[in-house]
Amino acid sequence: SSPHLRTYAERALQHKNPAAKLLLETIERKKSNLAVSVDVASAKDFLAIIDVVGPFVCLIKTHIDIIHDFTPSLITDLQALSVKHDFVIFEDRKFADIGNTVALQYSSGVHKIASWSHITNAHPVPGPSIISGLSSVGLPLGRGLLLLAEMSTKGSLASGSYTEAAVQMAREHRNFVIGFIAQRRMDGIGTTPDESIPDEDFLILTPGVGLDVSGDGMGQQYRTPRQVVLDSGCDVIIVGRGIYGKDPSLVEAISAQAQRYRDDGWAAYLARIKP
Ligand code: 5BU
Repeated sequence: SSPHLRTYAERALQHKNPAAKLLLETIERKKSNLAVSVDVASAKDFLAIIDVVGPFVCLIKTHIDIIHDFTPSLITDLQALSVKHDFVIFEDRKFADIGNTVALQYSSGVHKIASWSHITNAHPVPGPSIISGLSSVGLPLGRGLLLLAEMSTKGSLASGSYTEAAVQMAREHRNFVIGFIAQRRMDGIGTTPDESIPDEDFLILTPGVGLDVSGDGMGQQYRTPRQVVLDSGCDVIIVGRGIYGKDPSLVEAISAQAQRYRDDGWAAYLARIKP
C-alpha cells in the first residue's frame, strides 16, 4: 500500500537511513507529526521557544544563520534540549551549489551543520552532484537529506517537470535522500503505474501550515494541518509563526498553540490511516 496509509511505526521498521528511522520513531513515540520552525534572531528567544514547544514536537527546524549572537555553545544547548524533549533537528539550509562547495558549507564554516543536524535540505537545481557532495559528508554521520521538490510560496518555479526530475534524482540516492519538502505526496511521480517502485517511502515534510491566516503578505501561503496531512498525504507539518507569533515571551500562548497544532496534525493522521 501507499506509504501514507501505513503507520509511522511500520514505516520506521522498514527505513534504512538512520535519520529517517529516528524521525519516524520519534513521531510514533510522541504521537506528534508537528515540526516547529524557530525563526528568531536572538539565541535566548531561540532556546526559550524550543524549551516551550519541545514536549509537543517530533522535530525542530532551524535557520541557524538567522541568529545574531550565535556561538558554538548554542549548539550544545540545542542538543541538550533535543535530548531533554526527544526531538530531531533539521537545519533548513537549502543548499544550492556545486558538490565541492556544498560539502564545505555543510561540514565547515561557523556552523558545522553536519555535526549536529540530523536532517538538512537542498535545491535540486544543480543536478545530482549536489547529492553526491552532501552525502560525502552526511552519509558517514548517519544524516539524511530532503530535496526541495516544491515550495509553499505563491509563484514557485518548483513545479511540473522540475518536481518530477527532483523525485527521479532522489530515487537514484535513496540511502541518503529520505524525502522531500513538498506540498503533497510524491509517490510514483514520473513513473507509469506498472513501473512504480513498491518499497519507495519518501517522507514529505510540509511548510506553509497555519490555522488562522491564509498568507503573510510576502508570498507565503498557508493550509491547515488537515488539508496537508489528510487531503495531501504529507507526513510532517512545519509551523513557524502560527505557533510563536510575534512575541516569543508569551510562553503560555506558545505552549497552547503548539498543543493545538500537534492535536490537529495527529487527528488528521489518524483519520488518514483509518481503514
Ligand atoms: P512560517 O512562519 O510558518 O511561515 O515559517 C515557515 C518556515 O518554513 C520558514 O522557516 C521558511 O523558511 C520555511 N519554508 C517555507 O515556508 N516554505 C517552503 O517552501 C520552504 C521552506 Br522549502
